[in-house]
Amino acid sequence: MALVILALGSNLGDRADNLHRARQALAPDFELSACSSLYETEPAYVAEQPRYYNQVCRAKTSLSPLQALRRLKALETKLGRVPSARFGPRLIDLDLLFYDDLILDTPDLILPHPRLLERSFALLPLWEIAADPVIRGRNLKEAFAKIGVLVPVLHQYFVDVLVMDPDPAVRDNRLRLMRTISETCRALARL
Ligand code: PH2
Ligand code: MG
Ligand code: MG
Repeated sequence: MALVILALGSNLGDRADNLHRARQALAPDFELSACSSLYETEPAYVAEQPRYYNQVCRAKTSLSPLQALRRLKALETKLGRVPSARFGPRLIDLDLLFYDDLILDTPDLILPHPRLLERSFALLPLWEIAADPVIRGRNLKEAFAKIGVLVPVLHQYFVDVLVMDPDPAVRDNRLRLMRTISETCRALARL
């Protein structure tokens, strides 16, 4: 069995329900052992689209890396995702961040996920559940330790949907803070 780290995202329809259905659909091929909170995040790369809900899960699988990738793509379709623009809105996105500590660079699959370090929307939930993942010889533990300085703030302000505030002003404040934290993550990624 391999240990994999999966990133889940959704910015269309009922985002929380999409993530919930995705977690259910992942079993039995991916035996989930830990999932982060849900984070509401500002869209990266393409600004003109709805905010995302993001989550990172740890799982065990007996699938090979390529099988796992194909299974994730098949599940996206099964859950209702239709083809769309790169980095554009999507009902569900299931990405493979890590497969054990495998480092792989093939046309079909790059591991660890090549854009992880620039994605606070994945790094922060990953931080919540990580067990010392190493990315391309760069130990994320140090980056996480730095992000960890912010953790009391994160827990207070991060938009966990379970405690989401109905007041738009409060939410905007949180999103402003999220931007600050995103900047910090990007700076860490450049280290
Ligand atoms: N996924 C994208 C593009 N932009 N932004 C956020 N915040 N979260 C995502 O999951 C995301 C994104 C395409 O996969
Ligand atoms: Mg993605
Ligand atoms: Mg994807």
